[in-house]
Parts: sequence; structure tokens; C-alpha cells
Amino acid sequence: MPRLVVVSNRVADPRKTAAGGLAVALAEFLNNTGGIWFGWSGKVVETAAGGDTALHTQQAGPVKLVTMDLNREDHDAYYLGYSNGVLWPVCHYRLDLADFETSHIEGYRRVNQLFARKLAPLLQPDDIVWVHDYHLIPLGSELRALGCQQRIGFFLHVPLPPPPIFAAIPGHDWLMKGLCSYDLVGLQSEEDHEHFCSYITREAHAQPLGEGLWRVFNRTLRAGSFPIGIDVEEFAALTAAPEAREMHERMKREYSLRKLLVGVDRLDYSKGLPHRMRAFRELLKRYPDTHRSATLIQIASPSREDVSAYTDILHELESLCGSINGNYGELDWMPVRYMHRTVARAKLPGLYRASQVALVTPLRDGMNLVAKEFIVAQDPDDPGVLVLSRFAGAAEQLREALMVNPYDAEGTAEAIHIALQMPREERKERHAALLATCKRCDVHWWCDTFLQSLAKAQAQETGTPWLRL
Ligand code: ADQ
Repeated sequence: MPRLVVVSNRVADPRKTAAGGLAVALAEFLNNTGGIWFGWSGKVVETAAGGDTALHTQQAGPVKLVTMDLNREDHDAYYLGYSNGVLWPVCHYRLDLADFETSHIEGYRRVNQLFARKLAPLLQPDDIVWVHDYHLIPLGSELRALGCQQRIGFFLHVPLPPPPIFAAIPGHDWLMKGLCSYDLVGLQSEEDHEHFCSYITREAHAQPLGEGLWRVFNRTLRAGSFPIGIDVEEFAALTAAPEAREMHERMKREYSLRKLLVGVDRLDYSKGLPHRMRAFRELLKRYPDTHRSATLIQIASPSREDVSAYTDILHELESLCGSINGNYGELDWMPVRYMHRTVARAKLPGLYRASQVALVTPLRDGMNLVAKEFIVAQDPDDPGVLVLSRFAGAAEQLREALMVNPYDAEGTAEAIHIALQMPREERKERHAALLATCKRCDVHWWCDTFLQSLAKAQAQETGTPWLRL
């Protein structure tokens, strides 16, 4: 079995449960193949830009975790400037929030070259390399430039916007050429996949060869949608564990007279938190039967607080929550409980299970794993209802959720009201279908299908029989 080498901006120790489903699923392959997980250490050091920084190697069972430090200038340009200041907003359709400062792209390229220079000597000829996310789009072409001929696949965790939006990035053609140097490009949804196909057709005159294969820039590559899932078994076990059960019982006791709604997000403008608050305010305005009853618990974990767009959203959210509580609250009922913090992973399933409704209403999201976690944590005999944005990647799969347009406060309020009153039989039916999808397309299925497709992609290119992992 070929060795798997995973590359991502940050590296997680798969032995730690806090690492989450993705690390656990990758660990399965990394463990079986004695693989490497390579990425940034998270440390910023004061050395010259583009200069060499130390590599740190740590053995995690059979898996080698290899990380490197970044110097301040590289970190600021690659991570803050280009990845988070350009690619994150543009991939979430927010050209208005992108900062197209030209020096950032140079730093982004420099760090990708550094990653390639450090990684290349560690690779063996029949390794399979899997690169993750928007921080590392050019890594494949940088590895190719160093002569690496291994199978290299790429998965984009964020959405890929339509060509007219993507093409607003100065250097978009260079980025897309970089994407096309992989053997397999994986996207979260069919919609993202369509955007990729339409970009390479229009801008790079790519020729379709059928079955997801393309001839472009004088090479053959495969592209497809691979919707990421969660580790359903792990999350179900977490739901049954004492910490989650305790949390569930405490919340049930505390809110026995209320109907609980829950939102769990990173505090990010893509998650549509102010829009969600306005929809909740609309619910209270239009439906008096929700007064003294509907209580929204919104957890928003701190994220990228050094970026001004994030502090703006923090203030907007705090002011909306304050005004909703001020206008609608009673001595014994606070409509919104907002917490700007991260909830321990072990407690999350208890919170989900105690809630009648989950509000997963991003303005744009690659997938959104909270939607899937909420479904898995429910009691199948008396499940809660998922209110889901049509603009989350998850909407393509989770058809039985109540779908909303998060920009439409009235429509979203109406859907929340329907969710709060939905009869048990209908809730059970919808939940059973949603759970079946989460189970069928869990994170192990995602890893399997991606890696099998990557094996196929290379075999097509070289004309050798398809490799099975
Ligand atoms: P994220 O934008 O980080 O990831 P998401 O998929 O919603 O988003 O959540 C990731 C994890 O973080 C979930 O396991 C969730 O439980 C946890 N989490 C979020 N907020 C939390 C909080 N306040 N407290 C505790 N835990 C919290 C990116 C893309 C997504 C894509 C994932 C995976 O933006 O669209 O689904 O990668 O590909």
C-alpha cells in the first residue's frame, strides 16, 4: 500500500480526540501506511523572509508529524495577507472584503515554495500526496517544479466561486494553473465543481475527456465533488458519553419551560450571524406565541480577531443581541443567550440534543459540519429540526432540512416558526433521512472516495491499470 503524505496549513495530532473527525479519518490512512502529516508549526519566528526555518519532527504512533516555523514577514503575507485577506473573502463571494495588496501574493508564493523545498526531500517515489485547502493551492506546481512525480491530490474545503468572481483576484490565472497541476482536484459540492469546470473551459480552453477527466495546460487531471462528512460513530459515542449526557440533562432542566434554538459557529462573516439575529428578531415580532418560549443560544468561537472585518461583526452581533433582549426580554426570559467562546467538544452533542431547532444559516459555506453534528446528536424518537441555509455546501446533501435563504429575514423567521411547531412524526421522518445521509457519506467514505479517485487519476495519466488503495 503506498504511503500517504498529508499537507495542510496546520497539523493535528490524530491521537488527541480534540483533533476532530478529519484528523481521525486521515489518521486511519496515515497509520495504515506509516505516513507523514506536514504543515506549519503555528510558530512565528524572527528570521529573514524566505530564509530557512527549522523543521520539527514528532512521532505520533506510526505517523510522523513534520512542521516548520514561519518568519514574521512570510506569515503576515502568506497567512494573514493572502490566505485570509484575499482567498477567504473571495471564496466566500465577498470581493468587498478582500484586500488585494500586491506584496501578499509574493509572500504566499514564497511560503508555498518553502513548503515544497522542505517536503520534497521527505517524499518517496510511490507516495500519495494529499494537499488541503486554499493556503496551499500552488504547492502542487512547486513540487512538480522540483521534479516530484508522485500522485498529488488537492481538496478545497471552502467554496469555489463562479468564474467572474474568482477572476477578480489579481493572479487568478496563476492560481488556477496551480490547481491544474494536481492529479485530482476535489471540491465540496457539485456547484463548486461546476464553477471549476466552467472556469477551466472558458479561461483555459480545457477539453473534457469524460468521467471527470480534463485535458488542460498539456496535462490530464481529474476533478469532482467530494462532500466532506463527519465521523458519525465517533460523534455518536461522544453523544452517549457522560459529559454530553450531563450537559443534555442540565440544559433540559434549565430550559424545561422553553423551546431551545441553537447556533454554533466560528465568529466569521461567512456564517451570517447578524442575519440570523435579524431573522430571530423577525420571529419574535411576527409570532407572539414564541414570546417567553423561544430561546436562542448562540455560541460564536473567537476567530481571526486581528482582522477588522471580524471586530466589526463582533460589535454588530453584540448590539443586535442586546437590542433583542432589551426589546423582547422579560424578567424571567432572555430571548438570546450569546457567548463569544468555544464550547468543549465533549459538551457540544449535549447542547445539540437539548435543542429543538438548529440554525445553520451561513451566507456561504464550503460544507458546514455543525449541520451534520446536530443531526447525529439527536434522539431519533424525538429529534430536533435543522434549519439550513441554501448557501451551505451541506444543502446539496441534506435535502430534508428546512431550507432557507439567510438574506430573507421574513422567510427565515417563517421557517423557524414551522420548525418550532413541526409534529413529531414529520420530525422523525426528516431526521431518519438526514441521518441516513450522514452515515452513508461520513468522513471515512470521504477519505476513501477521494483517495481511490486519486489513485485512478494517476493511472489514467500513465496508462497503467487503476491502482486500488
Ligand atoms: P469551518 O468554517 O471551521 O471549516 P465548520 O464546518 O462549520 O467550519 O465547523 C468545523 C468544526 O468546528 C465543527 O466540528 C464544529 O463543531 C466546530 N465548532 C465551530 N464553532 C464552534 C464553537 N463555537 N465551539 C466549539 N466548536 C465549534 C471549513 C469550511 C467549512 C467545512 C470545513 C470542513 O469553512 O465549510 O465544512 O472546513 O471541510
